[in-house]
Amino acid sequence: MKPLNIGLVGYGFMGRTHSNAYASVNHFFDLEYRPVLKAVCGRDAAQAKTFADRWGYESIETDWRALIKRSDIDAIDICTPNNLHKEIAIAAAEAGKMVLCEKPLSMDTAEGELMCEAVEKAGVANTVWYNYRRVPAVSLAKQLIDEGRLGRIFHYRAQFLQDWTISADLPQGGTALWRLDAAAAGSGVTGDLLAHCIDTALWLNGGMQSVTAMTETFVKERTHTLTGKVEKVGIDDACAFMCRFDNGSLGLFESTRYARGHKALYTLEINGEHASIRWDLHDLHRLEYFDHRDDSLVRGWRSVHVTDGDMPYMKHWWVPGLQIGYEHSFIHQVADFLAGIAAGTPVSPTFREALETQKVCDAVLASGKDRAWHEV
Ligand code: SOE
Repeated sequence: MKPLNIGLVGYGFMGRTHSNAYASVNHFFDLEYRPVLKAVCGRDAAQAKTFADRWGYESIETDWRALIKRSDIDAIDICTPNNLHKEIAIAAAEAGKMVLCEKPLSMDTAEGELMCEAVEKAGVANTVWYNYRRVPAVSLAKQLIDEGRLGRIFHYRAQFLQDWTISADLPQGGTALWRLDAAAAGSGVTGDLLAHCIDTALWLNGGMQSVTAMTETFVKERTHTLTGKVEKVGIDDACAFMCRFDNGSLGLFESTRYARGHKALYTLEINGEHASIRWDLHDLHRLEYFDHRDDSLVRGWRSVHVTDGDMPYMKHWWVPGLQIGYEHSFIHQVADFLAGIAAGTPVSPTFREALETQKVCDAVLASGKDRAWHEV
């Protein structure tokens, strides 16, 4: 097997999901490449060392520029807050490194465009970690839609509900809480949660034409960890939007971090002329399917347990009936990335494909401000 030397930037939640994927992938997938955990980079040397020891990284760096300069690194994996994606990705591409970037691609479309230009000019493999596409049930939904089983699509509905920022005592900034700081995150639930829903929607249902949105910031001021002062909150705590897709269907999206009782409830439903599908992250190994062409006496919603070997990705795992979970979506993304570089084919979503999500996010946020319809 050929080694692919990974340099990971950032050791938070996503640093863990990606490291787990690199460590596991060759146990389950037959691939030409094997990720080698060469270096992890973070500002705090002690924490980087602890992370490196736990996950098996050979070395640490405390400056991402030093990591990028290293000749023993093939691919840079960006797991930092969003405001660092652009600079790191462009520098990595210019140094000839492959780039894997955590979602969302960028703070906005303008930044994302520069990132696309950089990886395309350098001709380096690139991908954005929109992991939910690779949950087998979601991949199966894609297969059923592409086979035409749903027929003409009328409606696309998605929600991503959480409840972890309701307390006004939470500061903005700091570990994980950078998601509450507009300067680090770019936006709130739109870029963090709806971006997932939008990416899946563009993949399953095609491009969006226009959007109109409603956003709200429920807690207007929070202490900032950098200044220690109470400062205005610049992120959207909740966002709902309607859209028109290129295929004529109508979309309805909602996301919030103020839905008490919901931790990470990502649900989607698609209604077509012949059939509908429904998926729920809290029950991620199942795909609900209703087909109007069924015999009327037994017609109803089927709950398909997505564990059989002929279903997407499942032949690599256990035996039929035994399900997999959240972390496997990242393993699938690494497997597809490694297969892509072996074959010399792009791995979806590329930066250019993920830029489409960025364009929708920008239009949604603009509409949240002026309450008008915006073209994407
Ligand atoms: C936020 O809580 C978060 O961790 C997102 O940043 C992830 O992208 C999402 O998958 C789960 O929720």
